[in-house]
Amino acid sequence: MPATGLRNDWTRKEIQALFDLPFMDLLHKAQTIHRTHFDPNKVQMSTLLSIKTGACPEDCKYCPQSGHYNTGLQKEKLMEVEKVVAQARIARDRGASRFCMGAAWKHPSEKDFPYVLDMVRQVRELGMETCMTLGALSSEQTAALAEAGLDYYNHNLDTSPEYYGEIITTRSYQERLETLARVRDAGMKVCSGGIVGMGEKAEDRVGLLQQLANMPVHPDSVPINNLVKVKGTPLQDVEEIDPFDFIRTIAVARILMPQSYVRLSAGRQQMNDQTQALCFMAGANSIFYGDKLLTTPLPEEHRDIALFDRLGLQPERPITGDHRFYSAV
Ligand code: SAM
Ligand code: DTB
Ligand code: SF4
Repeated sequence: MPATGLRNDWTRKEIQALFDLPFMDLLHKAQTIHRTHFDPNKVQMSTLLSIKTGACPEDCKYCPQSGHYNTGLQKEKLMEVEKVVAQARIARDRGASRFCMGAAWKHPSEKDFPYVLDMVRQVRELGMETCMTLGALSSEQTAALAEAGLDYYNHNLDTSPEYYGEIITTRSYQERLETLARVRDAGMKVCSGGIVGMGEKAEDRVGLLQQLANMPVHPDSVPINNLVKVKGTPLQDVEEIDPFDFIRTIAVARILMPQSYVRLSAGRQQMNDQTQALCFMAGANSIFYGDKLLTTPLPEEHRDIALFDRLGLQPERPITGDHRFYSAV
């Protein structure tokens, strides 16, 4: 075990044994670990913005933005820097501590990259943490993003190495791991997680969490997405995951990566308040907050605020004054 006390040598058998615990035992264990590292009543909030939408060359079967499927999504070219900064300011005033900018690219092009760097610099000047998810990156690109002040880079492994080929054929697992290593080596924080509810087996959820937990350094942020089923994608009719298995996945992520932020990510709109509360109990301490994820809706902010009030949860960055009662812009 390294000096930090954090492990990165988890076996699948050990991880499976955690999943197999009685639900109450698993939640108790996860919550106990959670409390030793975090304030259990604080939740970090990030707001997402799609800075370039649709027509993506990759064929990720879950994704409404892939150019391979017809999901009726309006495609848009790279947003102007000022418009991005204006959205970030709104998100900051509504209580988000981090602004995550996502682009439907295989990787950023030379032409677009300078604008992306400008977005990082200007959003940072607002006093927010910055995150981007732009696809694969070269070492030159990770160095430039770090230099511009990017705090986090999101790049998900999505599923187990075994199931990956059923979901994506145009980019490899290995390439994903290599981009993550470049991000880490450039000194930025890593945000990496996956999606469940894609028709995977229980073993694939074990395999995904093993890959994340056994990285040389645990990702600082681990988004656990519940598939948002979008009409026109090959996964539009896939069978949903049992909500208790979703909560178990959060709990096991918390136990394996005790100091990482575990984000209750996509899928909250389709979840009831009780399921979300159990996810927080299981150790989730971060959410996406705002009008939208990238292209699909989030719960309305007043529903999130009402839930936080009912549970006595607080955002890491307090929401002030009128923003508790804002109406959509
Ligand atoms: N194109 C870049 C990439 O794939 O790395 C960045 C944007 S991509 C939309 C970011 C992540 O969103 C994906 O890795 C995937 O995990 C998640 N995602 C996309 N569509 C989703 C869906 N329908 N439900 C849940 N998560 C989804
Ligand atoms: C992550 O893990 N989930 C977010 C963010 N990182 C980029 C994206 C979810 C996208 C859900 C489908 C959509 O809204 O397009
Ligand atoms: Fe493109 Fe990212 Fe969607 Fe895959 S997940 S199709 S890479 S936008």
